[in-house]
Amino acid sequence: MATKKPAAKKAATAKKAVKKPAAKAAAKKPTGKTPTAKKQAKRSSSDDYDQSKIQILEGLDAVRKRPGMYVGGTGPEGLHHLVWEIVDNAVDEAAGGFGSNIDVTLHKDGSIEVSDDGRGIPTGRKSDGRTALEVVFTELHAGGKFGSGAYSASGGLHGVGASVVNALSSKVVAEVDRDGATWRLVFLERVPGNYLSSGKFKPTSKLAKVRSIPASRTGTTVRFWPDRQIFDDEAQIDYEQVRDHVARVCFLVPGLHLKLHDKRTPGKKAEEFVAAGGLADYVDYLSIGETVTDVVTIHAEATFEERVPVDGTMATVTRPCAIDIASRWVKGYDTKIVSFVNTIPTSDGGTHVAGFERALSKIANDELLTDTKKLKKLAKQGNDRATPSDIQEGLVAAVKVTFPEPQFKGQTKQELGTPAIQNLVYETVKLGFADWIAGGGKRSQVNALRDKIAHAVLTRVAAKQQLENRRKAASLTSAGMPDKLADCRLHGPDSELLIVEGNSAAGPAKAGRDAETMAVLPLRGKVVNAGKASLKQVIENTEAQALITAIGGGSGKDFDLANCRYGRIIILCDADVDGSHIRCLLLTLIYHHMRPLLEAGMVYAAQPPLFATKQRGQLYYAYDEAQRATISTEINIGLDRWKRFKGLGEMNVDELAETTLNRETRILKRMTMDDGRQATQAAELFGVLMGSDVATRKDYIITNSHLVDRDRLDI
Ligand code: 28F
Repeated sequence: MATKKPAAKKAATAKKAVKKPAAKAAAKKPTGKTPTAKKQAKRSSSDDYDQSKIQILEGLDAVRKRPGMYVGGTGPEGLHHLVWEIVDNAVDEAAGGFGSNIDVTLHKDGSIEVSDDGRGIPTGRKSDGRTALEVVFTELHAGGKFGSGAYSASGGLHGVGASVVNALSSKVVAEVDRDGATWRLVFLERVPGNYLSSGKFKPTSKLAKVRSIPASRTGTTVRFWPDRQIFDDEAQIDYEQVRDHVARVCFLVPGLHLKLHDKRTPGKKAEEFVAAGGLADYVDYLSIGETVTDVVTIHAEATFEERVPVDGTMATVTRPCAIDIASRWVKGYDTKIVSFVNTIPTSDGGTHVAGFERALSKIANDELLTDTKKLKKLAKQGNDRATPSDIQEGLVAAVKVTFPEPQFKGQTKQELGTPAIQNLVYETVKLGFADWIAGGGKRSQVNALRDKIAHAVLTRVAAKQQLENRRKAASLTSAGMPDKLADCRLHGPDSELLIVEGNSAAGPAKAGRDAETMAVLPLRGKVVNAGKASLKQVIENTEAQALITAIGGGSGKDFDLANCRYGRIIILCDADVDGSHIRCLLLTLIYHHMRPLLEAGMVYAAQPPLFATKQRGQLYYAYDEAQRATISTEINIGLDRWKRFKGLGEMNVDELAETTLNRETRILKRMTMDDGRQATQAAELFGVLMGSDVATRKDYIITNSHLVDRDRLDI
């Protein structure tokens, strides 16, 4: 087990590290060696400081050479990672049943202090004179005898990340309350030791006894100063992020009291987090809007067998496993399933989530929906089974399994792979959910859920029928394509669909395109806000319908990239507020109903220029004010000699062709999943700001007026 979690973390962060080459930190310290360590080693050769320790410190240097591999970079995410490592060690101790109070303090001097009231990291000296405390902070992946089961039921590996924190800190002070005393070991530039009363640092493995305390008091306190030679100058710990992490952790460990202090802001009060109900509270916290059911919790303890290598040969081991589920339905359409293994979040789900989803499908269809009047008609056509997405409409759930030595898989190792877990969760949830339906839950809520799912089935079937009807109707005209689509002759990876806002730009776009490979779809009406609308509303929206039909890959779960008629989808909108609103709505639609397009990087936004000018027969375009100023100086003309484009419609065919259609000269921006997510939020905001609901808009503007930057207002 010793290697499992670190491997997972490394893989997860290695991806991010691409953004920020590790070379950066190495460049600051060209040799990658630790001069201080060597110097101090020599200075104290009389002490118990020897060659083996230099080797250990060189191990830590591996972390300094490639911070990205261990903490995801040298920016804020890396800095936060250090905090999570220490906080999670304290949480693991509490999750194991030792202690229930954790304090996190962000100090003014940039250091971070975490303390717990667990057992305290062991302080006894081994035969080589070192304590477990020293080993935990100096040996990579040191974490004890894993696989023995002693520490593995908790979040992960005790102390595994502590050495990474030491590697990337200029100083660490670790104090342990145990056996009637507070013991201290300091790591200065990674070297273990203690300060003498003279103030001089003395490298040593011997813990300093700081004070006597009652024998019953135990715990661990770690304060560390992130090495500013490693981390970017601007990188800072963000209170809100720490707060979110701490809040989530509290939900995972019921009964844990977590106190957060931000000493960097004078007068800021400490915040305390307690979640008595664990996962149930978490689901409640995640539920938005009116509810359909209460939070239902399911708990079970079971065992499963697994084949694992032990000293080179395969052996069967019996593993204990606890299963904890909390779930509820709300009136909305979104599904939110969060999942964990021990205290590790599995953002890509895995076998535990698969088991949960399968059980819901089974029981919803076999117990909840049987003999539902609403579905009688569909039953005749054999169309009455609820799909997972019907069942999961409005579902908010947390799925957590606790067992030793979990296997992770997938690109980022955020997916649980242990196969046996799927059936364990499946059986547990089947029993628990069936129980709730049979009488454990309030009758009215069981009925409300039955109605909700039946309604989802009906809506889906009706929507599909309508889609088919429309397809049939449309196919009577051209090749089943929307009539306003000016299609291209060749389809395939090099073809493009240009979605053009408004009629005025559509003409020049059609005229200026390369009709072999570029299709133009003008948008006339309002695009539905797919972030808020039901599937039925989306399908009934003419503009959305036209787009989905033109692209040809289908929508939602049925979407198939292989059937897409174009290799690129390009959104062409004006560079004004209306243009960005429409772009947001289009992106939101794609994000919610044709997501693989975004995942495959096939969606682009054209960047039309704002200004144009001519000088000696040569055309110049500027995409913002700054560029206009630069070009003006270069070609020595006045700002007044520029033409300003209010919209795409104002461009003539040549201008549009050169700036947005010509593959050599145009500027496209590839849209990412993040853009899709942000567009969904922005679309909602636009809905408030530009929609018809005056009261909501007024409310929004009043509550958010402090956010307005007066200098940027266009008045
Ligand atoms: C502020 C951060 O790191 N708390 C921790 C413990 C307790 C034990 C432990 C940690 C022992 C041999 C590694 C105590 N008694 N807070 C923390 N509390 N680590 S980290 O053990 C680590 C292993 O090598 C602990 C008995 N067993 C374990």
